[in-house]
Amino acid sequence: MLQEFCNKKYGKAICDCSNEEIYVALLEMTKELAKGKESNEGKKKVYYISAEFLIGKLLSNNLINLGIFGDIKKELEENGKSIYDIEEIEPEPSLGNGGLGRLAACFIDSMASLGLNGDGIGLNYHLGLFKQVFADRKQKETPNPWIENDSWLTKTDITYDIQFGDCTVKSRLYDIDVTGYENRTNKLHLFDVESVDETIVKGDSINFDKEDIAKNLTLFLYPDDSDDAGLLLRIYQQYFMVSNGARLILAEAKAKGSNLHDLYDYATIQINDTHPSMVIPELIRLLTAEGISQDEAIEIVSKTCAYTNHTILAEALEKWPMSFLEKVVPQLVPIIKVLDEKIRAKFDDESVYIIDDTNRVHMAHMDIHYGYSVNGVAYLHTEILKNSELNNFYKIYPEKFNNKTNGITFRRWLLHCNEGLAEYIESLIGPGFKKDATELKKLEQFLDNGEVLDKLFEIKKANKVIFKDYIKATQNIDIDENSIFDIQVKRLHEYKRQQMNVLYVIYKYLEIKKGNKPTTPITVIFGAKAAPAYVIAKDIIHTILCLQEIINKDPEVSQYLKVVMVENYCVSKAAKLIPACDISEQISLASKEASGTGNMKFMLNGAVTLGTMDGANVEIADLVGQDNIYTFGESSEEVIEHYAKGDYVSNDYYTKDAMIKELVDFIVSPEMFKVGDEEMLTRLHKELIVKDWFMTLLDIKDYIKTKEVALKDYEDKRAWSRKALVNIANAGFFSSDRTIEDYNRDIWKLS
Ligand code: 26V
Repeated sequence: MLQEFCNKKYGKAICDCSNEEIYVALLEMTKELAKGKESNEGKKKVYYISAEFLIGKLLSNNLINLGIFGDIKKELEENGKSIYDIEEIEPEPSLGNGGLGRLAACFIDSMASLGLNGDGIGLNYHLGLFKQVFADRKQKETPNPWIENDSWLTKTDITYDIQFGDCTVKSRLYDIDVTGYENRTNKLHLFDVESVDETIVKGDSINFDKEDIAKNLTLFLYPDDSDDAGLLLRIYQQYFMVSNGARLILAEAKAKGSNLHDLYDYATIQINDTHPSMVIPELIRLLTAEGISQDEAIEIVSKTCAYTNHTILAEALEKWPMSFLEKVVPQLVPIIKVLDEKIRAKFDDESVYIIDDTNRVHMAHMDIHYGYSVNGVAYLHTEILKNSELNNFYKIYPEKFNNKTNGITFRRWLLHCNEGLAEYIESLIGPGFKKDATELKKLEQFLDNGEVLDKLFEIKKANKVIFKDYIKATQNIDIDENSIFDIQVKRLHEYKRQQMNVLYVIYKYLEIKKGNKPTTPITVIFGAKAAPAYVIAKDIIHTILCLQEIINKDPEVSQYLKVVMVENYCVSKAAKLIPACDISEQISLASKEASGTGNMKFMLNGAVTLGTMDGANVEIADLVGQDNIYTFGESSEEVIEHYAKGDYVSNDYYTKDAMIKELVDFIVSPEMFKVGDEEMLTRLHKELIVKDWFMTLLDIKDYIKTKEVALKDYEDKRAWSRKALVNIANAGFFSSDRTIEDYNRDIWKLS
């Protein structure tokens, strides 16, 4: 099949083509095959609108979904080529920060795979979030260009003039095919500005003129928001996304026969966190421009939009100063004021107003009042929204609130990233699990089958060897495939408590120095990007890199303990790490992690979770049972109570417990100062003692104790493998196909 394409394109045999040529041929071939599966059936379409789509590399995923991965792999092998070498050529877009963006990518995969009429709408950031490099043991942000002459983007002839308060820009729509698994092809619509100019980026940095909107608008995702210019740019980006999206939605509805009074019969819009919330006033504006009365426009939009909340962190809930909106989107300001007035006329409770007494616009409040559904992303998260964070809204609109526990696409996070495991599962229970993930449950019949358990252990080890070779080749770090791989990969944030894992590493280092050596060596692996302006997060990365230097170079310790900080953690690195993991670190402060989705990926690949009862960990614990997960730490209720009473004082834990003091003080020890930056290390040390907003010292002892139990349990290989198998067998619930079926049944109601 590929040979024909190479003949046509290059007049050459596959074996005579370069890997780059083969990549381009495969790209074109895939696009052509995907085209054959496009379909516009169905009157109603769901538009999943999101500032982030962390799609990752697409080649292999598309080949799998089109059902030709195996054939192409074989054809390449017959010609002395490897699909894995070709994969390396594809640049990875970094169009997301973490879970929220990756979830959007899994969702559009599942929508297409279930044959649902649903497209994504977002922005075509040319330089992505950023590429992380380490220099002097610190994070440095550099641009991540990913758009080449030949890419997955298809230029369309759709353009709009988008008007801001102080300028007008011309947009252009680019589409990426979203291939469903043995099903239809949907679209990811990414809008760009025609006048974008990459040359305004200064050198190998992410610095640029934040005020030159026509040139910078789609350069980066979430540019530094530590100053007003950065915040304003975010509002420009958000409006650009929703104004384009709204026009596309209206045009498509009209083309299918809508008179716009019935828009909700043609379109439903899922607002992914508050970044796209301005779609509500923008649609109202566009509908009134079409001659519909404002009151009716508000009604129509309220039946069209649904909102998903992805965080309870107050600082992450967007509240834009009215003065910023007046500058960027003056046309929306009167509409937002009307929306607020209607709420004020109905309710006395000021906490549910859209505009607060400091003249800031609460985007989530607008979504809740003027959307028809509000959902959280895991059982516990939705309960916290209903009972505490958004309780005042829940009392008004109990019927709007619902839970949709997150999920992941098993095509990427099992079939593609762990071929060895997927093939073995198929040999045990047949191929049905690929379409119906709940069939994984059939694996439970092998729980006491020694041969199966040993084989699972072998597959894990093979994946560890692959990662070992990879990290040697990319970062020149030597690790041992016979060690326990303990992995924490996710955005860097204090609530996720990478700093607690850091304290564990210090604990283990000091223990080994004291002569208490582990039976099986341990490799603690981190991967995380920190927001460029998040100072403490960058201090934590620096601390990890210092520990990596000290520990890995200490011959007394390094045979028992290694530390790895993976550079530029991204989707393709996740795909190498997750299949190699033994212990999955999910240690957020209870009540703070809305769901987590990495926890699901690790479970599916046979890692055992070490975690707090937070987010979807609660559901994982329910599914696998206490014998097959390691939980620790205070509960979400206890934590919420500490916040309410304000009774957590980290300094008390530090001064009253000699062990805690020893671990924390190591951060500012002479050993650390020898390799690290005194200012950064001292700042983190102080933060832990004086602030510790996310209660690291509250849970550290229980964490260490529980981790030690897990490490000891690993010594019984069969028993450990059994735990891994229970995890795999119960992961079916976390397929994003299930999540999307739930969204469709309860919210979108597409036929
Ligand atoms: C964003 C930011 C951006 C600026 C720095 C501080 C900060 C803190 C939190 C956030 C959260 C943004 C929303 C988000 O990414 N939520 C994640 O959504 C995932 C998918 O639902 C979920 O699995 C994660 O638990 C949740 O954190």
